[in-house]
Amino acid sequence: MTPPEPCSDAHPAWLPLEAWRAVGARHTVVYGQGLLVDTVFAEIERACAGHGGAVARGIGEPAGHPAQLMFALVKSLPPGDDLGRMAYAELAAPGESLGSEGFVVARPGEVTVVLADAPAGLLYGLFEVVRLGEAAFGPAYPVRVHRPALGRRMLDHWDNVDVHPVMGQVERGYAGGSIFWRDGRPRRDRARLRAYARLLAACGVNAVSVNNVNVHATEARLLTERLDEVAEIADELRAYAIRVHLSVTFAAPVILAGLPTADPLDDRVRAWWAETTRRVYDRIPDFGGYLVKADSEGQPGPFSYGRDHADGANLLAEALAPHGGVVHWRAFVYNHRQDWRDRSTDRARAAFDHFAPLDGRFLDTVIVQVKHGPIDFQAREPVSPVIAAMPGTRLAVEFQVTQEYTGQQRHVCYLAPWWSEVLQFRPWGDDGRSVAEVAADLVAVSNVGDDRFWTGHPLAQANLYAFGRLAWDPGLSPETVLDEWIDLTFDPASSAGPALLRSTLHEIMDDSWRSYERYTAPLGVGFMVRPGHHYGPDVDGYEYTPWGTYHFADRDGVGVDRTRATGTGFTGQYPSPWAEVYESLDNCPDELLLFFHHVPYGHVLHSGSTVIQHIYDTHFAGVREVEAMARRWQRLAGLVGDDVYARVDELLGEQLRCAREWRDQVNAYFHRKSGVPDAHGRPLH
Ligand code: GCV
Repeated sequence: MTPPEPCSDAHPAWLPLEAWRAVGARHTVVYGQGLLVDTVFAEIERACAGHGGAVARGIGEPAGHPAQLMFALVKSLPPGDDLGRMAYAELAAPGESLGSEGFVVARPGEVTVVLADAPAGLLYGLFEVVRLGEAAFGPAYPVRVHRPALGRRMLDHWDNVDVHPVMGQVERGYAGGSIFWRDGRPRRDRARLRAYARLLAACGVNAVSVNNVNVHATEARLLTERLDEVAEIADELRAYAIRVHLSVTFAAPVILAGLPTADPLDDRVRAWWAETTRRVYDRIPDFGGYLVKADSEGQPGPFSYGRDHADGANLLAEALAPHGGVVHWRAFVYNHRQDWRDRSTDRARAAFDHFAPLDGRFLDTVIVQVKHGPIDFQAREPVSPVIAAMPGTRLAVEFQVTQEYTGQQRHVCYLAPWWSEVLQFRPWGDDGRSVAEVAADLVAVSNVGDDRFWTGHPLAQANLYAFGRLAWDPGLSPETVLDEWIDLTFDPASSAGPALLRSTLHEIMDDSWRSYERYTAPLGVGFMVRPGHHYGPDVDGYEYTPWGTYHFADRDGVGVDRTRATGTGFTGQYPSPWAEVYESLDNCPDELLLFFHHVPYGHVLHSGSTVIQHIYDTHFAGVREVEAMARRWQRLAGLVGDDVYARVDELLGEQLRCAREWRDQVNAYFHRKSGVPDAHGRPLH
């Protein structure tokens, strides 16, 4: 079975034909059977058609030539295959399992060998060889073992079936419509789905939840009468080892079956979920499971029946468990109808307050999915204390690749440095485990739409790629991941100026998240965006709303007192040493100061600057950095495709306009509040 050609109208992203040159020019042999081995074979066949190599299946030399590249499932290695056996024997502990996704790459002599125990390993091994390019075929090298650090590397789509009157086809989507649905109907664009699946597999993603966690009336029916639409998506993604998950509404038994209740302890409700789930697996045997947002921002949940989140999650886990599925139950639960006058309620505390007491009560097929920060994907937040608070629960950490609060794919904002900081963070201090070691799964909200570049901003593709790669190996440096993405996407080998291309993209992207942080909300205080759509500045936009996101600026100072001593007590949700570090005005890191403390404008930071002067300086600096990005991009005219050049150039214009607006609104606001002039006499308006 040959997969359909990738769609012609979509940008090839990190898998253009040029990226396959080293593989496609070789003579390759593939040993093994099954759907994913077929995919490996078909991919190599396509690469060979473009680059002049040849590929054979099983025993035999490709087109009469000795093989230069070999892929084999260990159990399919023919008895006489010395190379495969040599590579296998070189494993640190031969016989040690590579797992369901691991693989080894070795070059014991003139042949590059990829071995895996399971077919998915061969697929990931293929993409590793693509990444290595010619380096895979250089001097002999010993076995390199690759296994993913996180078992499930998942993208959550917030796609709607119907166009939502406020949120549109994709909630918080900045790349056009959905690749799955348009105006209430499935799109059935098989080629586009296949192209998506191979891009995801090439960076290591192995699960996709297809619809919005805010499940509206039409979308609720994907679980039952519209299940075929989910199955059709699963059929396309399966060939690339991607399992499909579905967001469901907790009220489904009431909405879909007319039961009088959705109470998780009611036998009729349990029977309905068990039967409904059985039908799902009849139709989609490798279905991944359910994703649930319950008792959050208006979504229904167990609270209506006097039950808690463990009761709710376990109900669905019981239904899924016999079929091997899991439930991702989101911890994003808080009071979104808060009275802004009430300074004792702290949204940052909410997830911990709801979930930490439930630790140990969740079945082991429940995965509690925690946003990486305590509030909501701001450009700077501390790591959520929930991650350290539930040792008896499987956790997924959730990132947001879609740039809701980080420039909405109109701004260059390479997020890998931010995610890397989070993944490396050690909640129990230097001797404890890191976030990456605590998490069972890494999940992110997708930034993909039906835009020709997939992600609206062509450089936002790097975020999608980086998410997958960091989920596979959280130890990779963001710069290395960016190099991989550059090499695959722009093929420095065929560019007139590969060094200039590489260095310019690094100059533009490496620090772009910090630049974004500089020209937006200062020192971790967050949420100074326009309410509703969340783009552009509005310093007081959320200050007197029910959403629980306040900065408390007055004429004397700014910031949220979350200390135990005088504030909301949030710092006490962290284990030592962070509870003490964040509590202390002296030790709290500058970049989080206003998240944890309310301070006077004259407070002196570790950097030596006062808070007010820091606000002015960083906002001027952030805009200068965007000006530099725009100038640097102009060097790349002719070095990247004209379409990519033009799109990025146009968007940089918008980024610069918006950054200036941020600078001027934030600086003017704090100047007017504080009355403190800029030490350098710059205009503050
Ligand atoms: C899907 C934020 C976003 C919402 C989103 C929510 C969530 O509040 O603005 O659009 O809803 O997060 O993560 O559930």
